[in-house]
Amino acid sequence: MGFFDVATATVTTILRGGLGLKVGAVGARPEKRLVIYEFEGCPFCRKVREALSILDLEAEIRPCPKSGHRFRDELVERGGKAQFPYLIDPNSGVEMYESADIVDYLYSEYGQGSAPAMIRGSAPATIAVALSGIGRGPAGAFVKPSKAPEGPLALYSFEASPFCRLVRERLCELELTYTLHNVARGSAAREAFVERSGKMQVPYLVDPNTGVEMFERAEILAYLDETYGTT
Ligand SMILES: N[C@@H](CCC(=O)N[C@@H](CS)C(=O)NCC(=O)O)C(=O)O
Repeated sequence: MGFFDVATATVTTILRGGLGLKVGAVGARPEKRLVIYEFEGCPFCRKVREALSILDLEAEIRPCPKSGHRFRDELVERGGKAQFPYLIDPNSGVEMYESADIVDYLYSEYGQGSAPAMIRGSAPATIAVALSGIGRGPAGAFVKPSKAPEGPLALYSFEASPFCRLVRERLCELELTYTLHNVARGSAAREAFVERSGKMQVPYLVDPNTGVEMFERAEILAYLDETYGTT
C-alpha cells in the first residue's frame, strides 16, 4: 500500500509539472498568517496550495473533508456555504471563496506579476488539476473519526512533495488543524527549518500538544492514527 500511495502521489506531482517544488518571484510578506478552509482531495484547493508554495507563504489550514463537521460547520456559519477553498487574510480583512479569485489575490498581494496559467481559473487548468489527482482516489476527501487536538499541529512541507501529500491527506481526513510551513526550494524559511530539525527533509511534523517532532511519512501517519484516530 505504501508503494502504491507514493507512486500515485508522485504521478500527481508529475502531471502538475512539479508546481510547488520551488519558490517563484515573491512580493510583500504578510505579517499575520493566512487561514484556509480546504480539503486535500479537492483540485481547486490544490491550486491554492500550489500558489502558497510558489509564493513562499505559510497558512493555518482548517481541514474540511466531506462529512466532517469540525471546520465545515464553522465555515458555513462564517461564509454562508460549504464550498472549498476559502481564504481569510487577517492582514487586509479580505475573505473569499473561489480558487481563481484566491490565486489572483495571493499573487496581487504577495507575488509579482500574474499566476502561472496552470493555477489560474481557466477550464483547461481546472480539468488538468482534477485529472492529476485521480490516482489518489478518495484519499484526503472523506472524514475519518478522530479526537480534536488541543491546539494546531505544524507540518513542514511543500506542495510538489508526494510524501508530504500523503501526510496532508491524513491530517485532513482526521480534521486536524495545522500550520502549513512551506519550505519549497528557494524558501526563505529553509534555513530556520534546518536549524530546528537538523536536516532538510520533509514531511516534518511538529505536535506541540504532545511534544513530538518527527520525520518520515510512514511514522508520521502511524503517529497521527494512534494519537488522534478513533476508528
Ligand atoms: N469554483 C469554485 C469551485 C470549488 C468547488 O467546487 N469545491 C468543491 C470541492 S472540490 C466543494 O466545495 N464541494 C462542496 C463540498 O465538498 O461539500 C472554486 O474554484 O473555488
